[in-house]
Amino acid sequence: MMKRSITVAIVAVILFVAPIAAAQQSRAPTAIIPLSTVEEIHGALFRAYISVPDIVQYGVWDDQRSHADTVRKGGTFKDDCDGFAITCRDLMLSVGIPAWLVQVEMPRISDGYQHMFCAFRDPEDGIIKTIDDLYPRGIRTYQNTLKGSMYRNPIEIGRPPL
Ligand SMILES: [Ca+2]
Repeated sequence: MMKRSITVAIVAVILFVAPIAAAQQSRAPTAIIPLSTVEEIHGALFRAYISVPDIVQYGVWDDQRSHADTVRKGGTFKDDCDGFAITCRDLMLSVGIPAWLVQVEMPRISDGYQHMFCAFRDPEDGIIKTIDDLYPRGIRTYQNTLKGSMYRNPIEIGRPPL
């Protein structure tokens, strides 16, 4: 009986624990990736980001945190629009690019539905632009982000004097 239990335990380790450990090892962030331009930050954010509602991941309706260190190490992160925007802002600020958060309403989706994206001043041309998890195709100017969009009543959070 004892011997059988040991065999079962060993088989369980081989079948379940070993593959999980191997998977975690292969996904473990290792190198610091270069993130000094807005293009590099944009690319790294969308490679790293997995959209998951806060209520599913954290058990609360709203959780706001940064995943900048994870992105710098080449890892992935799960969050929603605010975690994406906060991470974007922090990556920009850490390389000296003025960046802040913009909160908007999306009344066409649902009354009171809030969205957040990251705004920054592009050091290449001095134009205010945005990186937005709902717009993975590229970097837009702030003007084009709001123009003709479903975003209403923007509130800029932490915008530095430019
Ligand atoms: Ca969040």
